[in-house]
Amino acid sequence: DALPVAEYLGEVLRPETGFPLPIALPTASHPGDLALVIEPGHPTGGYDLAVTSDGIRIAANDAPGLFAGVQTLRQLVAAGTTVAATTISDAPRFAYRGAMLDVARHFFPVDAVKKYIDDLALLKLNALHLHLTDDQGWRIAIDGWPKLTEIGASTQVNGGGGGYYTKDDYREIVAYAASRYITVVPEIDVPGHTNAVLASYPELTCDGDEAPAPYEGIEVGFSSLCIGKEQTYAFFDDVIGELVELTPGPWIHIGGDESNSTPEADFLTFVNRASAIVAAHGKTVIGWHEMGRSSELPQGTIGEYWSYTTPQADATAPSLSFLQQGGQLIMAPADVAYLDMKYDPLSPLGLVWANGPTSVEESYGWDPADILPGVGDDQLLGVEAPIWTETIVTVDDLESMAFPRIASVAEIAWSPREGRSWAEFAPRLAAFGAYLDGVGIRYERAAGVDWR
Ligand code: TNX
Repeated sequence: DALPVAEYLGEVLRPETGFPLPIALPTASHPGDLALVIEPGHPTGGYDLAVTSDGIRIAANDAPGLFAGVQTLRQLVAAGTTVAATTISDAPRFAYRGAMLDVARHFFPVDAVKKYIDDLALLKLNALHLHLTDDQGWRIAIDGWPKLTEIGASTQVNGGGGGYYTKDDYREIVAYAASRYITVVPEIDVPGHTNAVLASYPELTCDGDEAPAPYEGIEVGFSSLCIGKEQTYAFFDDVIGELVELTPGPWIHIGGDESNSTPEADFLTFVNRASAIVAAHGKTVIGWHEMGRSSELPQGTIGEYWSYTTPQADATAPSLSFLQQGGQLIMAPADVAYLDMKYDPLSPLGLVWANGPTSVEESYGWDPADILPGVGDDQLLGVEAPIWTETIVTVDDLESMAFPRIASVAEIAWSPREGRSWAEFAPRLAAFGAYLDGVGIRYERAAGVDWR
């Protein structure tokens, strides 16, 4: 189990250090070894790392823990090719440390997603939530419903094409993520955000045969699957069935956000049936917090909170409802964790709807256990940093909006809250910027940090 971690470490550290770093399965240890050891007795999800004059030893209970230790070693090596003597015992605060990438508003090809996966690995993030469908495009091949990609994948925000993942493409993404111990969480957003579906299959509208025009704008909340038609559920069951075959991870996200043109009773009917379909396929449902308006979710359904650090009026009750139904929450507060918010009013990319721009300091200055009443660490599965791509087109766009703020969210997800302070974080971020320069990750030299 340690061998693939060693191979990864070799791949990243050879170019960074110039050392040959040959890999061996040793029968004995030698002075100067960089040893990667899987053995019991280490922190859950984490690792112990020791740097002595005899060598370096990283030990963990399992490969994901070892991989996290390897990321720490990369950061220790960042300053050059020597590492100061140290011992570190480290473990994550939250099991789920996610990033969401919206590939629906703008399509991102497989290589772009792989680059982002590598970026996430560096920060010890372990979940990639892919927002695969929206009004502006459908991005995953479904054999039983081919027009989803023939028609529904041909659009994106502001035009210029679109695109989709074949099943082999998607398997490649999932496998690449797995090689970095990252779980892919696919999202099929229903019942709203479905114009691309309805344009492909007008029989899924309530009116019948007339296909709505394809949509390449930004405003949403106008589309809905037809709740009263049995065909809607046959469609959804087929999609989830095919998606589950591509999904080794435990979760399927079914959206449920901003269904502003679905009447409330219909919304509840739909959410109950759709979440039961996912459960019948053996997966745990995740939904945006609006889905908690239902009190008939499968036991253990996970809610994803996207309101603000001070909850808006309609956000608290549905979020708490997931806990009452045996589930937990993932916190993605839009005013601090959304990587598509502008840094400041002059940022060329990004949006401002979530309480205005989000500075780097604001991205660090919050805690997921301070947002909802009675919701502490035990009620939280974890934390996520979403990036919506209405204004984001290239990998450079993606990285320069994500970095450095994604490092703030990753640290909030991993490190204990005690002792976190902006005064201590900002200089580390400046050093991290120099490291990002070295490894070819774009970032915004945003205000508030004394970048080198
Ligand atoms: C709201 S936050 C959305 C997305 C948009 C985003 C833009 C959420 C669950 N839904 O549809 O892309 O705002 O920031």
